[in-house]
Amino acid sequence: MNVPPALNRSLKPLPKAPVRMVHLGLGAFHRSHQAWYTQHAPDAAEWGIAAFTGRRPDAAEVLSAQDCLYTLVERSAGGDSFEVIGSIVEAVDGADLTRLCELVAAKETAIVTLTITEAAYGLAADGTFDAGAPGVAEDLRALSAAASGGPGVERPAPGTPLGRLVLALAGRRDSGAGPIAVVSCDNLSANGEVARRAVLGLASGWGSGLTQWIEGNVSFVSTSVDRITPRTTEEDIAEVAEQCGYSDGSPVVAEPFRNWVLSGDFPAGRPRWEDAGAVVVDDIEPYENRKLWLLNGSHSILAYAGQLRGHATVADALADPACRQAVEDFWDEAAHHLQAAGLDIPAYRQALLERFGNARIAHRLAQIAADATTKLRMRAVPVLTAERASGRTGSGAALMLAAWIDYVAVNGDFQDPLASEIRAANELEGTERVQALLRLVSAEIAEDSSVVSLVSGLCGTFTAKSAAPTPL
Ligand code: CS2
Repeated sequence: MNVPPALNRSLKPLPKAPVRMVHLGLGAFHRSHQAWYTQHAPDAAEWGIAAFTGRRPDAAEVLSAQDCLYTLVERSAGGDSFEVIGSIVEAVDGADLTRLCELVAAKETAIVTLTITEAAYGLAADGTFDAGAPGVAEDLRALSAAASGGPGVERPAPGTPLGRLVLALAGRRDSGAGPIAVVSCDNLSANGEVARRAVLGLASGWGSGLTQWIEGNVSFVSTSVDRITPRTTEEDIAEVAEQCGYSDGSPVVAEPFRNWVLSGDFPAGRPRWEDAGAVVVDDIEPYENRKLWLLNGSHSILAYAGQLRGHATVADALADPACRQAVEDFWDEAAHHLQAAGLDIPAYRQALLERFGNARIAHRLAQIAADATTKLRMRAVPVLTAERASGRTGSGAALMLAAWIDYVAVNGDFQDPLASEIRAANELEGTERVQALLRLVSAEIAEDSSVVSLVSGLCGTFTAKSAAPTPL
């Protein structure tokens, strides 16, 4: 059997741009989205990305072994197309703080982008910075030790991505390299503001000098990001070897659709992403809400309702009339609060049905189901609250919460920053259990007894044998 040659820059001679961007969270989504936009910007030759992993070094090792090149498999309903992406020029273990500090302190570095997951911003249920969130207290201590440490004192090692970023920003301040932009690309409403609060919260461990410098020199850009990127499988790796004639240990599969809306300042410049299709706006909120509620919200409904009904992928769940009806009902509610000019909700909904229905993209519901307490806060609660403020029940949004509550009753194997709190709440019964679980998502809705009884009444809607729920 012929072994195909390994992918590298002599096989695919893509230019290697100088590092001007640092990315935290080297995963499939960064590679299908920001790295794609950067490669397709007309000034790509000036903008290389140094991407750092999160918890494990693996992704950096695999990518470094192939000169940071990888194949983007664009998977449409009709077939696959392949493109080698070369905009990442350095892939680094996230624990390598020396290299992170060196790069963030460099004058040439203009931007730090983030895909660190919603849960990594250390948000409390009321949306404020939570000094008690996992890893945050340790990082505050590490940063405080770093601030007071002179020569000979062992360097601290913050472990959270934002703790690491704060350490690196302190280095930038000391180097005099000047202002920089931090660009959150995680699915959070007002993600720039959330990043700002989280970075300032952690920087308070260092001291007021650093927080003041950050306030004056770091621009927090908000973005809405979109490209469905399922986890790469062994079959995908084999397919690339067969179709492309080289071996790639780390290809990325994504749908053809992509969207990036940005709002904020780039004091040290940025690639011309708008020439690659990104949209720069003054007011990002309507776009963010459209994406977070319609796409991510319905994803969460499908993740919990779909798995309860025995489905494994988004396309399978959407084909089930019970799940489809729940999605449409939720979309009707969300649409009441998406009235800004130019949003074209009917076309957006139609496009989502086509995107979700692309059965060649095996987007696993189990992947979407993770980190529910953080995700539902952005996806269900704002629509529920807005509907109730308008005098309606919000039952479509409430059904998303009920489906999650049923899901954690039967699936002990979930990932969530509040997993132990969920397990404790699961020990309770009936309405008390529902209220305790809702409290982990939003204290406010958990205190509203009519919401608790609405959600309790909707529990049990999705069982393997249930019929399509009747519209409420
Ligand atoms: C999904 C998102 O896993 C999830 O929570 O809803 O990753 C979704 O696929 C992306 O936001 C699409 O752009």
